[in-house]
This record gives sequence, C-alpha cells and structure tokens, in this order.
Amino acid sequence: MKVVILGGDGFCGWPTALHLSNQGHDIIIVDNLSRRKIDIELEVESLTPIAPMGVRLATWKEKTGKEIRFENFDLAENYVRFLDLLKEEEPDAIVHFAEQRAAPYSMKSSYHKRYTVNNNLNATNNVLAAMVESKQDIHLVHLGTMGVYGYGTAGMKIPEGYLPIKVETDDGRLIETEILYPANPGSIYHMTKTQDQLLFAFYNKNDGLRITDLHQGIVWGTQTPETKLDEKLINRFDYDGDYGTVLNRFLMQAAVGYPLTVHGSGGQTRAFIHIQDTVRCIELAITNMVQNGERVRILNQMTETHRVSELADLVARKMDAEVKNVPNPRNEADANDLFVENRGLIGLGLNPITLEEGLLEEARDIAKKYAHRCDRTKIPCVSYWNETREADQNG
Ligand code: NAD
Ligand code: USQ
Repeated sequence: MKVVILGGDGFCGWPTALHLSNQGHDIIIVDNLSRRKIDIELEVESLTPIAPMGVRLATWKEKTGKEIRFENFDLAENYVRFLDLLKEEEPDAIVHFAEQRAAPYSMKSSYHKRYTVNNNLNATNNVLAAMVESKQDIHLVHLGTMGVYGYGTAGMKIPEGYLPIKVETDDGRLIETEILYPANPGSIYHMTKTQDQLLFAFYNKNDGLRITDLHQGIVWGTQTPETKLDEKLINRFDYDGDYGTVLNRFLMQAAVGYPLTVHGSGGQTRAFIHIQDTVRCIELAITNMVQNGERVRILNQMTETHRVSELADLVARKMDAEVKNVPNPRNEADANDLFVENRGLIGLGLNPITLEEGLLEEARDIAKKYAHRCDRTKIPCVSYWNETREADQNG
C-alpha cells in the first residue's frame, strides 16, 4: 500500500512510519518540523537524542535498504502543495498525526490557544478538502483522543464514538438512534479534537469520504523494534512540563531523583497505551479499511486505565523514588472513574503490552540511560488553566 504519514517526524508518527515501511508499505512523510521548533521556543530537548530528519532517513535506508520519502511543508497553510501530492502519488491511505498535541502548551497564553486552533483545524480541514478535490479514493486514519469524551460516565463504559439513545416523540413513540458521544473537552487542544470529529462527520456525509478516527489514550514508552535498530533512529521522549505525559514524566523524575509530581490528590484516572501498540493499531486500521458508504469508524485506542496516584506509587516502588502532591495547574476533576469499551481494535487482532511488562525496560533503557540530558528546571508544569489555578499555585 502507498501511505502518506502526516506528522511523521513526531513521537507517534516516526515509529509508525518505520513500522509500516518495514511491513513493505511505500511511505511518504509530510511534516513541517514544527514540533522541533517548539522545543527551541520552550528551550528544552527530547530526553533521547533525536537525529535530524535527513540522518534518520539515511540510517533507515542503510539498515533496511528501504526508502522513506519526506516532504517538509505546513499542512495548515500549504493546501495546493498537499493537493498536488495527492494527485501525483495517488495514495491508498493517509495517517494524520499532524496537530499540536499538548494540552498544557495549548493553555499557556492566547497566542498558544490561537496557534493550536488555527493549526489543528486548518490542517484537518485542508486534508479533507484536498481528498475531495483530488477525486482519489483514499482511506483517512486520524489520531484523535480519549479526551473528547471527558473522563467519566454515568456508570456505563465509554462507547466507541457513538452513544445509543432513546427519544420519546410528541405522540409518545420511542425512537432509538445513535449520536456522537457528547463532547466534553478539558483543554483548547482537546477541544480541537472534538471539532475534528464534526469535520469528519460532515465530509463523510457530504462527500462519502472513508475515515477512521482513533480515540487514543496517553501513549507511554519510547521504542519499537524498528527504532531500536540504531541510536540514530531513536524516538523522542518528552519530559518537560508542557509536552511530557504523566507516566513518562514519572519514570524520568524517578531516574533523576526528582519527587514525582502528582497533581492534586492524583485521583484522576486516564487511559494508556504503549507506543508499540500504537503503531500496531495504525497497521490494523489501514489494513482493515473502512468501506465506501460506511459512517466514520471510531475506535478507542487504549489498553488499560490507571489512577495517577497509583501510577506514582508503582513507579516509586519499582524505582525507589519519592512522591510529592503539588497544586494542580489544570482545571480538571480531582478524581474520576473511567471505564472504556475497546473491543474494536482487540477484535482486529491487537495483543496489548501491559504496563507491568514494559515499565522496567523503559526505566532502564531510556529514563536512566539518558538521565544526564535532563534539565531539571524544565520539569515543573507552569501552564495554568485559569487565574484561580495560577493563584492556587503561588499562594
Ligand atoms: P508530536 O507533536 O510528537 O508529533 C506531531 C507531528 O506533527 C510533529 O512532528 C509536528 O512537527 C507535525 N505537525 C504539527 N502540525 C503540523 C502542520 N501544520 N503541518 C505539518 N506537520 C505538522 O505528537 P504525537 O505525540 O506524535 O501525537 C500525534 C497525534 O496523536 C496527535 O494528533 C495527538 O493528538 C495524538 N495523540 C497523542 C497522544 C500521546 O500521548 N502522545 C495520545 C493520544 C493522541
Ligand atoms: N499529571 C500529573 N502530574 C504530571 C503530569 C500530569 O498528575 O506531572 C496529570 C494531569 O493533571 C492529568 C493526567 O496526569 O490529570 C494526564 O496528563 P498528561 O499530560 O499525561 O495527558 P494529557 O494532557 O491528557 O494529554 C496526553 C497527550 C494528548 C492526548 C491525551 C490522551 O499529550 O495528546 O490526547 O494524553 S487522553 O488523556 O486520554 O485524553
């Protein structure tokens, strides 16, 4: 299959590009390297030493004999360039990772809110409009988030995208139907993902586009078999207060002897998936295509749920670290339960890696090995959701 990977230089996109290339697919990456530029803005670097794109691609060719092509442009701005790429290449599938993905970064200031909305919504709309204008029959696989649902229900499992409802009509009949699960975003970033869902529903209804939306949980881990082939292929590992996600941060904090930063009581429960399962899920999604005439297929891409405080205790126990509860910079529930339906991807053949299995390898091969590259001043989360949260922090 020919597959265009949008955002293929990023944390999820790079290992996906290598995995699909290794499976024999013809891969073209589109990325404007904005994530590397944001590192310059934030004065921070990936804990792992990521190579420049040219070195990454040359190393992949040297190690495997396989070629991955790369186009450097902005999907939110360069519509015609993307349209021409689709017309020339006639891909079978597009995998869309190319969005600003950090909730704290999206809440830093009005500039960051506006950048995140402009970037994410224009990129997604440009992809969809170009699919229509190119007149190609392409399957789009998008990386969405579990955060579109909010993180709780009235006791049932969060379904895969659609909520069955019963409505009583004026004349007393009971109509049964399905609607998109009500959106309940917790940050400007998560809000852009809820808007993406509406764009997908519209283009699917109006133009018959074939779309899979993967509602992914928090990705942990760093390496896949392909990124382990050479240190120049290593994946990025974000640990700073804006881009570092909770479990990877705890592992790095334990490795450098920094007390694990649990926000509030740590009662927040979230969904998780290992990076190796992420790439496998993408493979399952592109090889099990949505058929013409099907509605948008939504799958919950997560394998386990954990409470933040329990994760901190687990890492502290295994790595002999200290836990510290800090005021929460985010406007979020202090505690929630989370039950999630995930039979879609399991049914397609996903065999998950559990946290118990992968944690120690991650601690040894990444967090401890590269601990010397950590800048401790970049660990605290200093993006506040609102003035009250900022005052709580400082008072
Ligand atoms: P990332 O920031 O590491 O990668 C995103 C890539 O897209 C970067 O390389 C960036 O340069 C590129 N990009 C962004 N805007 C672009 C544009 N306008 N034009 C061209 N390229 C652009 O993020 P990630 O962690 O790899 O996440 C990828 C996707 O998966 C995101 O959409 C995110 O919402 C979703 N996701 C991530 C996680 C996670 O834990 N990392 C969890 C759930 C969902
Ligand atoms: N948290 C801490 N301490 C920390 C960092 C975070 O207690 O040092 C808490 C947060 O307050 C939050 C939870 O951990 O309650 C998760 O935070 P996170 O930064 O790990 O994850 P989040 O902001 O939700 O975003 C990440 C990705 C995003 C993706 C999302 C999936 O960055 O792209 O969409 O996970 S989900 O959480 O399922 O919505």
